[in-house]
Amino acid sequence: MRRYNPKEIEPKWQKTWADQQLYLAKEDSAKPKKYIIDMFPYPSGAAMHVGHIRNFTISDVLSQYHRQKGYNVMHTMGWDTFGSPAENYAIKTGVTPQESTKVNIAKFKDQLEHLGISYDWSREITTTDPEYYRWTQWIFLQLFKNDLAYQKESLQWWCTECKTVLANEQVINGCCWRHEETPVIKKLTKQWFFRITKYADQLLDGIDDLDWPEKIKAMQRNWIGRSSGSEIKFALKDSDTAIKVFTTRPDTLFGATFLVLAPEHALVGDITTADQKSEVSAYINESLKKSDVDRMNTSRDKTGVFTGAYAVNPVTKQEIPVWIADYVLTGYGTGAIMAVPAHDERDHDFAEKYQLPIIRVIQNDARDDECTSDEGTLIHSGAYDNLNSSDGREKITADLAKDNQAENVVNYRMRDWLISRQRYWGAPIPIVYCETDGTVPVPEDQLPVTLPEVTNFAPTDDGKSALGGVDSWVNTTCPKCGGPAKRETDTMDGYACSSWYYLRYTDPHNDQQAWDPKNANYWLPIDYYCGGDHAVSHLLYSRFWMYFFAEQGWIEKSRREPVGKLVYNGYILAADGNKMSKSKGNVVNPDELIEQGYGADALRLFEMFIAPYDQATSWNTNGVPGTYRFLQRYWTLVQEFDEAKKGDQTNDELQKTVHATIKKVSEDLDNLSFNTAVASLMECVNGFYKIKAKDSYASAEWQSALSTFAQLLAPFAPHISEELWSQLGNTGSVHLASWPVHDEKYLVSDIMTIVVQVNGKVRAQVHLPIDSTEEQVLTTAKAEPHVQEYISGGTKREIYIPGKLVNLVV
Ligand code: ANZ
Ligand code: ZN
Repeated sequence: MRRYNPKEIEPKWQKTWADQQLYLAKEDSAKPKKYIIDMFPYPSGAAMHVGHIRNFTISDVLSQYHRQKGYNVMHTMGWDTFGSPAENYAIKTGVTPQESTKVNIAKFKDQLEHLGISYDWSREITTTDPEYYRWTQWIFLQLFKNDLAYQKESLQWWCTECKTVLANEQVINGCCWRHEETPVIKKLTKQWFFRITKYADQLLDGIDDLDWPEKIKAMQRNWIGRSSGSEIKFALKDSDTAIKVFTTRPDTLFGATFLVLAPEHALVGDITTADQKSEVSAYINESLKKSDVDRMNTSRDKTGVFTGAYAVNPVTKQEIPVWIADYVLTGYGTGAIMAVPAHDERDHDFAEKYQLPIIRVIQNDARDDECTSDEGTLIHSGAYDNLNSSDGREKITADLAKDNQAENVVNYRMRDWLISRQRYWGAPIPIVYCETDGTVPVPEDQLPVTLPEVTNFAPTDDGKSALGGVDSWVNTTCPKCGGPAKRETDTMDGYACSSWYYLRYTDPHNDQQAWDPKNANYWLPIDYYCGGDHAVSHLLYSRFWMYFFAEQGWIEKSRREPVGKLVYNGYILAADGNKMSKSKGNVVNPDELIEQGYGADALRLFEMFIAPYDQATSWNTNGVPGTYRFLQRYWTLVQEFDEAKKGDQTNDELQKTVHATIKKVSEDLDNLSFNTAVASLMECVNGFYKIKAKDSYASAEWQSALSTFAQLLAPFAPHISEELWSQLGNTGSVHLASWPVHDEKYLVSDIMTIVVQVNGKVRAQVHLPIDSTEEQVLTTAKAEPHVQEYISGGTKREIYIPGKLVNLVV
């Protein structure tokens, strides 16, 4: 009898599948399509651990399942390879990003291949391949042509060590994320932006119809952050200038007892009185060091400084002090607020700390001394008293609007997408600067603008990417006038490349176009998109580009939402409950488990069994040995069967077990309930053993039952299923075989329910085996205590309607 040895069968089948190109996806299929991919990975220096491969397993189970169900499945993989880790590694070690990227891809690919994942590798793409980023640059040019890519001077976080712009989330405790000792500064720099805000409304409205987890939809809505409110002007005392504030609650205007400006507000310098100057400028310096994330943290102690200036509340005509405080952000609304301490928590904290007046102007269920932002009825609001908040808001704004003192406005939290990076390892922005013609796009037929090979990867001293130091590359001719010109030395953020790669998969070798709309319209949208990251950034950027592509006619409008179902998986933590990390020494490497002899199948099964896919969970070292033993039990069943194969009797219990499992696994897979699907496969094998103990274990039915089981197991454990499918004498690959369909007939319950009446009145129900005799039914019915009460005097007649009803006449 052969022993279950994954080390023997797994490489064998991996090679066979590759040789047979089993998973090649074709556009010309008559079958309906399913496009199933993962968020493609960034191949880092460290190997993938068992947490990383959770989502690759999920998408593969879905791909295999749908392939068996008769779909034309495209399941592909690629590499998101631009980005600073490879560049930093190059700066440190001299190994070029080109080289390290190649090595890292090979390592990741090797890991995935050992898992037996059903990718169509002929569609593999790498974003740092010039044949790929050529089209990323082409898209940049289209955005530029349509006024959706532009340059703007703005204040950005800047790390003096990295010599590059940092995103908000890269500033930690006022320091650079990579240089924890180096405080960041704000620097005025010219950067490239994509005008995503133009699509804010459309992108927001589109969220409603997405088949995505609600929490991700909510995150996108928050990120876009549409907010309707009013801008109200507060005149400055003894001045012609007015300060405009943005508020969503004009109904609270009578309670506005002071104004607060962001420290960066343009008027701060003008209005600050001489005696407040030094305090104000010290405060500004301090707050410039804080990130918006810190500043928005509501639990933080509020700080601020009085400017010495007063403004006039336009309805109460009271003079109210003007302060600056860092909880008011410069990038949102007008960068100034009317503070209503009775109804806004932040203003309340501030007023209490600096002893500013608090006036309640909304009556609702809250206690009098409580700060409440709930709506209610207006009080202490003159002519507006007794209006509800909503009417009050409208009326106050409308009345002030007559004197041009207010207007309705809509604000968005979302900013335009900052795309330029002062880094070498990115797709060069295809722009040249000419003294005569200014900013000139590189003509499309001159793409790609390739990265020159360099030896020094560090940014230059004047804050340009290393490209700035390569004169032979920077100096070029102007495509318009032929005169001397200089290339843009900024490269694009990696998110540009990942915003369209799923389109390239549909047409990966096209050297005439980024993609053929015919192919893209066939495959899109992505039916299942698996990943556990980028809830906002990547998914929002992709949606923006697709909306633009749809406008241009490069994708059908009905397909402009790229992602159908978003399968957002939870993280796997180490057994100790911490994040897996090298430094903690708690990383579990899939290769080692496979090498130890458990095999990829047992690992994949456990990845699916460990918890519902969308929940975070801790690794369990007993898990893979457990799923291995389960596979071994199935293996043994087939081996023993094989040796005994003969005879031809039928077995209802076996049919019932098989069909119940088909039904359960199919339903579970449709509902993405992978862990319960695995559980029912395990139960099924237990059932097989029980039946086997009673049965001669030698019939065509067993052959079929064990083969059906191979089909059900195939998406989870592709190698052993293929091996046993073949050992059981089936031809072709189990992965292209059909998905079994259950037959209800085997599942009908074999217990019947009989209603028991006395003189036509229902008195009880009894449950008996379907094949019970009339005598057995009547005896059971009469034995019911509830029935006995009524028949103590004996019965006159006893009527039995088989399978349904007993009527006792007394
Ligand atoms: C007065 C008021 C009374 C406010 C009240 C709220 C409640 P959303 O919904 O996020 O748009 N605000 C306006 N601009 C701000 C800025 N640049 N930095 C910090 N806070 C700012 O929030 C709008 C509300 O946030 C505005 O309405 C304003 O406070 C504040 F009972 O005005 B409100
Ligand atoms: Zn020119």
